[in-house]
Amino acid sequence: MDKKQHYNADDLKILEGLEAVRVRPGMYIGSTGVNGLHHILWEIVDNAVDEAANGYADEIKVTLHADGSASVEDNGRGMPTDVNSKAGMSGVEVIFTKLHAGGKFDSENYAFSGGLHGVGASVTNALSKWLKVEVYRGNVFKMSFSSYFDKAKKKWMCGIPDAPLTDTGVKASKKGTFVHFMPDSEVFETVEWNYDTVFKRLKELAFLNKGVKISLADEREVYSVQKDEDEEGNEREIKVKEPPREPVTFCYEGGLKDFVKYLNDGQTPLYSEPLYYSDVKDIQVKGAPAGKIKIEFALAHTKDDSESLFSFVNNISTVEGGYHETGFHSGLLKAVNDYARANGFLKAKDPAFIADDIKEGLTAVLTVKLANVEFEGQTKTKLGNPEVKAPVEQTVIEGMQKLLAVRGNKSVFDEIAKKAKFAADDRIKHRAERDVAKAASENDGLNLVGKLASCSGKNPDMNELFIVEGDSAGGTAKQARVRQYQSILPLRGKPLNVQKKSALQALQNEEIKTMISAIGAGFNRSFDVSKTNYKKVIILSDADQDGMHIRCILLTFFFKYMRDLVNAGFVYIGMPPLYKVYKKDVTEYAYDDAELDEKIKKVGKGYQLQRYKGLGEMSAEQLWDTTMNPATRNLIQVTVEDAAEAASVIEMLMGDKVEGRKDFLAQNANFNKVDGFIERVNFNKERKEVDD
Ligand code: 2B7
Repeated sequence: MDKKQHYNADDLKILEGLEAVRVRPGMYIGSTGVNGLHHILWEIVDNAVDEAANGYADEIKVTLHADGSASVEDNGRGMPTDVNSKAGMSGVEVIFTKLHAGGKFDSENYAFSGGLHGVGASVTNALSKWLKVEVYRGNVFKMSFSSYFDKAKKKWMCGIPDAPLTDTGVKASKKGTFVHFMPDSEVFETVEWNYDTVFKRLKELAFLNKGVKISLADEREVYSVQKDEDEEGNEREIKVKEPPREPVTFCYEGGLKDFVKYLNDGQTPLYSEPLYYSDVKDIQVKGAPAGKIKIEFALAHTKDDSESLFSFVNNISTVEGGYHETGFHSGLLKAVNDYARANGFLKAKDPAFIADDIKEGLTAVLTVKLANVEFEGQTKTKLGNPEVKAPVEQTVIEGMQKLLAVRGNKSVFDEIAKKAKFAADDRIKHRAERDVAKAASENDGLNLVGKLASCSGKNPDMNELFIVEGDSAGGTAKQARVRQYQSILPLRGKPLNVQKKSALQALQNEEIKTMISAIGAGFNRSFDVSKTNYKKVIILSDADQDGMHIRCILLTFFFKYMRDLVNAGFVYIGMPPLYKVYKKDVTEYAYDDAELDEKIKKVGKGYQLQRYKGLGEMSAEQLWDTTMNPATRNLIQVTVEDAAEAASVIEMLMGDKVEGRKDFLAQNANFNKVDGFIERVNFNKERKEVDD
């Protein structure tokens, strides 16, 4: 906005003062919106936190006053009250009137905070209507500042001392610093503190600075907005006064450990206590003198599989990551790999874990503190100093080694290694799975795959896939079908029961591969029902025990690996008849015993009865009439509950839950009864005529 490209010496001098902050507040606090408003509070809070982080204070009180002002108090050493010889004014005055005055006082004691924080308390002063400071350092010292528009000079006077720092002569009953200020409504679009924002940030700071007691009091009136109707029935919003907010205090003796526990609240931890380590290392940031970096981390795993790493640089959240995160990940990866290799979790033939493997279920908080940091990224929340990576990585490796040596931690490391191995196996398995499923799906499934007799039509809405028990019935079905719409996949013997098999094992099976390939919509996680070649997948098996079993196995397969096909209502059970009742030119089929009596009456005296023992006994014509012809057949649409129940029956009979199996077999003394159960599951559902 300022069109001036070059400043002369006079300009420079002017812009050196706090006026520069007023002219371009955005440059110093980001914006004049609600974030900028809170920024001027953080500047003050940060100074108090630094005093605590350096070990001189352990209590910070933040108050949002009824008049809209805010104050911060710490119980540290108190800002320097003596005259700074270079500036010719008190330390307090320097702090509040000079830009970038931070950290120049005591670089020994402010090893990690000197100049860490952007611009300091002077910016808060510049953008406040008034600011008052009290220093408790033996006596009580006071100073105040004001901002106003000087009509004679026609310019903003900002953060101007009302008087020099005064020693009130009153003995201080406590030690520390108290800063109280009123944000200037001429600067900010809003001057209303957001309670939740302040609450969250103070809580976060309490986690990041263990043992520091941080309290928040909100003395403002609290209103809620409620909807109401006026006399004419128009909706209006009314402000309702709420009870005042109770003060809150945050203090976490466990620091980052408590932070991790808090983040994992509600999840199941893999081990009881988070791991924690901290160290200080040398660092040489480019273009800056040699310095120190303080690195701290805590981590814990949950049985979940998502990762969350919260990282901070100088107590500022680095949402976009950066070199400290890179170092953390590579250090942790190396540490876990070394442990897993040395302790048999990774065999000689196993490839090393990759970063993703050790991230599953990981919750971690990483904080680094150092001077001369550079923030990058869209929101300036990414650490851009590459020199940070190595010391963080090194610290994590060393830290994990030291933590392993702590009694009781070996089991924690075992859990971590086990979890990583599981993730790695899963990853490898799924990659293989994706590859096979992809290969299977890429073959367009309508061409002849294995023993599949494919239909010629290309419209999934019309197409039907019959999965038929036995080669002979399959052969008959191939003769009976309408070639354009009906595909036949004969199954030889019992298909693989996938209940106890991994997805990869399932994929070794020819029949399963053929099914995946025929359906053409992928498998397991990569299954995409919108790609299916068939909107009717019909299981056709005999009405006997073996047939029930096959049906159950197939339903389990669809339930486990193509659930959306079931959800979409594309899986059906074909119903072959049990009996044929006929006489000369009348033929009736009965699908169960009750129907048999009915059909016998219908055909009348002199009827003949044929009982089908299996699909294979039928002629192509009979199979077409009874089971495949959309006009006359009976189909049951499988619901996901049916499929789930089939899967759970199988689970109970053949899965790992031995207990359930014992009970189940005790109640169902013979296997007929067991299959009777399976039969009920699949057939005694209300028969739905769903066909065209
Ligand atoms: C980086 C600058 C701003 N400072 C000191 C000493 C103590 C101290 C402060 C502070 C905010 C609200 C209550 C150092 C540090 C200036 O130099 S700032 N305490 N608290 C604060 O601002 N709280 C200090 C060495 C010896 N004695 C005092």
